[in-house]
Amino acid sequence: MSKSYKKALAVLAGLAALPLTIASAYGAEPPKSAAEYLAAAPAAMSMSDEDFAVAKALYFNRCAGCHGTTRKGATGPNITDENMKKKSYDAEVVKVFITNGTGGGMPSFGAGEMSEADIGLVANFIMMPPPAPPELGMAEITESWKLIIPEAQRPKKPEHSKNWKNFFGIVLRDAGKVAIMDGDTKELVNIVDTGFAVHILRSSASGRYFYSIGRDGKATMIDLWMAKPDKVAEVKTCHDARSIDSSKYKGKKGDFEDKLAIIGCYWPPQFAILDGQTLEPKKLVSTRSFTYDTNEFVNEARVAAIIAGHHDPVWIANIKESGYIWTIDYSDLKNLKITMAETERFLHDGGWDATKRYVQMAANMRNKMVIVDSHTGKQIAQIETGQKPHPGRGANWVDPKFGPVTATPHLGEATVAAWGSDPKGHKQHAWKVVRKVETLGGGGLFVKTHPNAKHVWVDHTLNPDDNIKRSVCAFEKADNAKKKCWQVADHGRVTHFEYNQAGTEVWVAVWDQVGELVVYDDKTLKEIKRIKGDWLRTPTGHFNVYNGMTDTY
Ligand code: DHE
Repeated sequence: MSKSYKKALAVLAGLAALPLTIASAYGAEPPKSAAEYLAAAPAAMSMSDEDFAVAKALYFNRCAGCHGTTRKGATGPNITDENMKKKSYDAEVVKVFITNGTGGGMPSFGAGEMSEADIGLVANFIMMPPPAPPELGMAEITESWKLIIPEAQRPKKPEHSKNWKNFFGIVLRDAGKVAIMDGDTKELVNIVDTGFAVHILRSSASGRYFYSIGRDGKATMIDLWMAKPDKVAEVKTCHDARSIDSSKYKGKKGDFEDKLAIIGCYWPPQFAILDGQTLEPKKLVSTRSFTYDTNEFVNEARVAAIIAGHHDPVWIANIKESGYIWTIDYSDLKNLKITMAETERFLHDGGWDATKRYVQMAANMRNKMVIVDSHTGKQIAQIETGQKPHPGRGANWVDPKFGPVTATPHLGEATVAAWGSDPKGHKQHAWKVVRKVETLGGGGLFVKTHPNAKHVWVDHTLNPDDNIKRSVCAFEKADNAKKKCWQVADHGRVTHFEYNQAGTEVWVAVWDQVGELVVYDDKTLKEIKRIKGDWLRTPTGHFNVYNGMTDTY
């Protein structure tokens, strides 16, 4: 293909951006239809307008998170059409990968998640040049902002007598809703419409508000003091997003608590700072930048995990493809200060150590956890933990021999690795893997514990084996060899853990169309309750208010 032809294709791809049925996924209707883009593609790449739209929506929903919107790779490898051709792959080979998955953590989409026809469409789509997704600027973001209940009209104190700090927010992923549940009674409090494929919820510093973020970049703010907790504001700052957090630094006079929020975008590559009480957009910052090591320009430098400082007015944000961790000082938005620490590429998720001074993030394609000191914004260590660490927020506990440790499970191997995370009290073990606990298999996404808990819990959500993906393991903090693994359900995938406020009960989600939430006693590992209901569609992440506002994990 000549250079000029490629260029022409890219321009047409840009124009044709995102048509038909997937307006919901990428946002605004493109100026021209996909027909023009397809007309310019070589005959071998031909696809009907409708198929192209379906394939693009499927790619966005299933593949873009790991491989990138422009397919240059991150958690998953580079799958640009050019790279596929370089490897002599054709659509048939791509189909095999999509159907069966890989040992490295890619799910087997052929095992009931996608039809053969859909897999064929995505395989063909991947062999075509990627269409350029549209930008999203301040004017459109402001237009999307809805202040449903202004601050003055909100309750001055809780309008119910429930223990709202022990509420749970449950992501009902495919329903685009969030269920609010009472952690004391385990009753449903309300179901709130949020946005397409909600990814996570984070609590405000006071705990009064839940902020949710959907894959479509729509943020929703839920007020838990209302008689029936409901949304009070929403805004869409990205076409594709995974992270949101609030300002948690108290300051001298509580200056920053609940005052600001931040959304990290996958596309366009940017973050947005919002008013924490109203979600009014205040500032946009592009994260398009250069890789830390080779200084190559990365157009798709996405914002992955964000965590909020408790000791300083900062957010810490992973810039996935560039390998930088940005410490964003929000104390002066007019003169925003960002410290850019060189760490490692393909940053994904992570969280605090127990003292909330050290930021511990996975560079999962490089098999490492990287450690940044939030007081200085500088990287202080890198730890090789195993194949593709995926900690979620991670888990902190005190090991009887090594002192305070933090742990991660792995996508690519059957272990939980724990490293020393107390450089002051236990210098000799700091930032070294001190324990490895075997699990049932790879595909582990989340590990969790609580300061009051006896156990540490780990899942196997993306394991290709039906029994393993539905099983969890719990091992004792005091003696990791004391471990129990069992199957939670005979359907779906089992994912994510959250403790109640007291740290005595653990909630686990069974993720499919007939979802369940299973609550266990942490001490005895006995099942306390199995929550079911028509409304419980595709539960994934579940978040306790108190643990969220205090970053207890
Ligand atoms: Fe997540 C956290 C990105 C797939 C459920 N997920 C995160 C974070 C990122 C991320 C960057 C950290 C946010 C933060 O802390 O600010 N997730 C991605 C992806 O790119 C990926 C791999 C593919 C995609 O297309 O989205 C992906 N994630 C999944 C899932 O398949 C899960 C299991 C279900 C779903 O909703 O799609 C899932 N991700 C979660 C959950 C958390 C999360 C529950 C929060 C963990 C916590 O305890 O804080």
